[in-house]
Amino acid sequence: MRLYDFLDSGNGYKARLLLHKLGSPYDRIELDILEGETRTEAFLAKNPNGRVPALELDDGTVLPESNAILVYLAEGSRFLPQDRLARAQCLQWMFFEQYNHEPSIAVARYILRHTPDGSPRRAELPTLAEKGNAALGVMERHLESRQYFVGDQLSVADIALYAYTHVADQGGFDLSGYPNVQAWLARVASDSPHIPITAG
Ligand SMILES: N[C@@H](CCC(=O)N[C@@H](CS)C(=O)NCC(=O)O)C(=O)O
Repeated sequence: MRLYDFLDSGNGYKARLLLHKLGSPYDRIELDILEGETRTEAFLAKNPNGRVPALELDDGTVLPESNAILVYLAEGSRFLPQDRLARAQCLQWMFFEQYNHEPSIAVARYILRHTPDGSPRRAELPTLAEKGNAALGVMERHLESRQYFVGDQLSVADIALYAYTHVADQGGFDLSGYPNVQAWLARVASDSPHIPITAG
């Protein structure tokens, strides 16, 4: 398998982390999104949406979308429940991640890390902070009585939400007001094997 990726991307990290946990060999192709490398004709032929991550399977099929990649890779492993409702609950949290969490927390992080001081994009930060904190509040409440997002073990739902939550401080978010989220982050990081987002 071949993973088209960008090392600083939390979406890419989801796939990298699960591949590492599964011990699945793969080639990682780094595309610099800041230099438009996901928008070349060659890459658009693989993923017309021009974004990473995208997983190229051995038969040449290309699967984009980080959470779809997680579900594909996790099939038959401890990270994807067999139970029908539990599987749907994994999807529930992965859709939440894509609609309520990533568009605010990941985007705030991107703006702070990759746009210069004074960029007009910085005007988006207060709204992103409000929406991101709302998402963190939903997570905090869910984790009041739970160790993991679905059932009693780590799943693709946790991996999807961990990716940008554990670096939310880089988007200007203060996690000190979310003790359940902090405890859950430590729990996810202690599930072995683990790699940091900086590991390619
Ligand atoms: N919903 C997609 C989002 C992918 C995405 O936004 N990727 C960013 C990096 S995190 C990207 O490739 N940006 C480059 C571009 O838009 O040209 C997923 O979860 O994989």
